[in-house]
Amino acid sequence: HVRRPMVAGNWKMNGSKALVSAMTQSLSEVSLDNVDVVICPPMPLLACVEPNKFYLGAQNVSQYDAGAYTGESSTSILSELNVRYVIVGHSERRELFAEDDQVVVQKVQAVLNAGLTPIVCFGESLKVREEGNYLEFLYAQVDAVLNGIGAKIKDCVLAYEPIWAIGTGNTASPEQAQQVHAKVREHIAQEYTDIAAGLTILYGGSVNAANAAELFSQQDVDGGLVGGASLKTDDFIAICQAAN
Ligand code: G2H
Repeated sequence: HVRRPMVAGNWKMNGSKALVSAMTQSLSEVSLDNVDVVICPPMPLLACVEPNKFYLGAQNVSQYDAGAYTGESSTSILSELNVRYVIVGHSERRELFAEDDQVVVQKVQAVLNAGLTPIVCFGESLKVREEGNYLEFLYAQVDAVLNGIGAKIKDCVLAYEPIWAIGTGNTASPEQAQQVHAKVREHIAQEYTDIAAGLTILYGGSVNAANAAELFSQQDVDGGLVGGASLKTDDFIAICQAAN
């Protein structure tokens, strides 16, 4: 691997204090020296995680610094809780909470300004994929971020998450994932050649213990953003080991 692999577990609105303890314990018992492991539990649980052998990530953040924004959490509060990564632009945020490219860019900027690393998600729906123009669609999502932050893209992690593969059990095939990762890297390289080669691009969408190794063996797939399978300690560790 030219790039250091990463596996990030996105618990979504699942998990518990008990799972925090179990996952921390299980991760402490294995050696994963060649992969960066990130755990992204729900916001309130961040406060009871002591990251040890893994990094802590948040699933969302406010684009605003502070103030009268009921229900929101800022980058500075996340930093105080030892958060290092923030997932931005997940399709569930885009679809269910109406976050458009503009909001995604504002959040990416807020995260970068705080010295944290955004894990920026992009991905096409089944409709877009079937219409055949999905690469153009994905380039537009990536370009929205590039237009907002320019060369600071080097401080981001990207995550390709085809919506048709999320939580459906329909993983993208290793070839489908590799095609998009390579094309997106190439696209970014048109303007940022050196940065593109070093950029971590994760795959997300029904990654599990059985399919992880083959996905991660693809040249441009640098690890995974894992939802459902990140809630089971054994499965999650097997996925981390597949990237190690
Ligand atoms: C995609 C992924 C994690 P799952 O959303 O971000 O979830 O692995 O359950 O498809």
